[in-house]
Amino acid sequence: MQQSFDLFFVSSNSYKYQEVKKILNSFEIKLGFFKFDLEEIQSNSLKDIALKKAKDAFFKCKKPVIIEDDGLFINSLDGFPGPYSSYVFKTIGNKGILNLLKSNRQAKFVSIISYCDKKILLSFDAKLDGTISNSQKGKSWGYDPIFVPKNSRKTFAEMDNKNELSHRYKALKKFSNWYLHK
Ligand code: ITT
Repeated sequence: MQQSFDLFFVSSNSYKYQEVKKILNSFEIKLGFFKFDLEEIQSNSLKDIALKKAKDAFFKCKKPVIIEDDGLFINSLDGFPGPYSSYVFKTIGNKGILNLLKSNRQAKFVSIISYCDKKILLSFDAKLDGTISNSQKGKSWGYDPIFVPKNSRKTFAEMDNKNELSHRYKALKKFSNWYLHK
């Protein structure tokens, strides 16, 4: 039997979908998935990148969609890799980031969730402060093995409750609040 979905998440990253699906399920929103590599414009603004990705996703799927754009901003590197987080992960990766850092290890993860349908284009953002660990800890995807959220001693990769406090959770909570009352 075909399942019916309220809306679709469009991304090239299945790990992101798994987390977004779980979080939205907890708000009783059923989420489908279109696995696409969306075009990303070059910009210093995550929000501009996200809005463009959402328009592109809606154009491709012709259904209400959400997309997410994330960035890891490291204080001592003036916010690098920020909007270039995806490229930096694919090139120098976690090892490369660790090699760049000395004593100041403050950082933040930012998530922008953008929604697009025939009439509406909107974004919801959230940030989570934290630090970059001294070495990779735990097995998971992306920057999870090096990001330690504020008030925790564990990296995202070592935690079992990441989805209850992450940058993604915070942005999706704002989105759900709007979506369920629109
Ligand atoms: P899209 O197709 O959805 O754009 P992406 O993996 O390129 O997928 P982003 O540009 O939003 O996603 O993410 C920037 C980078 O940050 C990318 O390398 C992700 O793997 C990483 N990232 C995002 N959220 C993360 C999280 O919760 N934990 C670890 N790494 C994360």
